[in-house]
Amino acid sequence: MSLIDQIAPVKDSAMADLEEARDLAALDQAKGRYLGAEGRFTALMKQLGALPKEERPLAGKAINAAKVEIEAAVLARRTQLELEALMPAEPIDFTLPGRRRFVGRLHPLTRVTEDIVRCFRRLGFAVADGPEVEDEYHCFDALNTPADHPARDSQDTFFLEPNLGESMLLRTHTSSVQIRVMSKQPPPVRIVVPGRVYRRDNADSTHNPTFQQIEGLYVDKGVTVGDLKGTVETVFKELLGDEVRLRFRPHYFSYTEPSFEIDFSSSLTKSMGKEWLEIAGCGMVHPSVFQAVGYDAEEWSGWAFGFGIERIAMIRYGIPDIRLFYENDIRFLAQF
Ligand code: 2NM
Repeated sequence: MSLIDQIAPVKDSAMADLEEARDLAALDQAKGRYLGAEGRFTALMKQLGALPKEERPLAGKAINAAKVEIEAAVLARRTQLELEALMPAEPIDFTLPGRRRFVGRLHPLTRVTEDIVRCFRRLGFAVADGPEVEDEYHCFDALNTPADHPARDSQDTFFLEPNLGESMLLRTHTSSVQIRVMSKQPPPVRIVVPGRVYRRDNADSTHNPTFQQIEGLYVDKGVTVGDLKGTVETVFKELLGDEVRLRFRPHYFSYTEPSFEIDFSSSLTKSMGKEWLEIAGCGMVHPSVFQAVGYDAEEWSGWAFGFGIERIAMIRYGIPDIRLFYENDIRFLAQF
């Protein structure tokens, strides 16, 4: 076989051997078998000198080209084996414990308020809102609260510095919003008013100088105490469980007549060691209130109620102290 014809088979064999080398030592050995002093390719180069002079340039070029290819293949395989040597035998799990985002949540009072509001919206009530800084007219006069009533005393109410002769105050209940709504729109009215109110109480486990209320108002033709009881019962069963029982006790509010206090009883009150707990006030809107907002008390009747959000939240979640709602201690808030 001529020298030229031997080049390709030797080169192919070299390429195959290089590819088969599993590590760097095996690669060096394979390289030696072809390009070493005793190698098969070196042997071909040695035969070059024995060729007739005119055949040498062509054969020399072919051998050199093949040698360059083999050397390039050695280098490529070496790089590949070096990389493989760096790879771990077993896959390594690089997963770090995730960086947890601190996600906020709703304040328990916001949650309870939203639950109550959702319940009333389903019954067809709209949500109304109004100012926390009020005047005496909307907070007291229009609500049939006499000038000498203790609630109007500066012992009980936060008054602001008089401005242009009118003394403003921090609203003591959200009923002032009901007055504003009725003064602006004709009946029928179906609203609930959640919001912050203020009273000059010293803070203790059941009192705080600011707290949240939700009040409701329903005015239409022929509205009765029966509607009031049915509505309040539906809402409380939804809020505090189906086994809730309610009791309406006669009471006095200047803005309703008759007026009632609502007690409720359930497994929650029993676990607090009580059969009945006072939870809300309500009544039929007083004719003087209708007169103040320009409604004809002969044509329209209505009921109203009010309750403290904190009290409901305390019963629902078993919270012993109202001040916890206002301390903004993350250890408390994170539990809801
Ligand atoms: C209560 C209890 C009873 C009440 C009355 C009114 C208004 F504006 F219609 F006269 N709003 N809210 C009311 C009635 C509030 O809270 C214990």
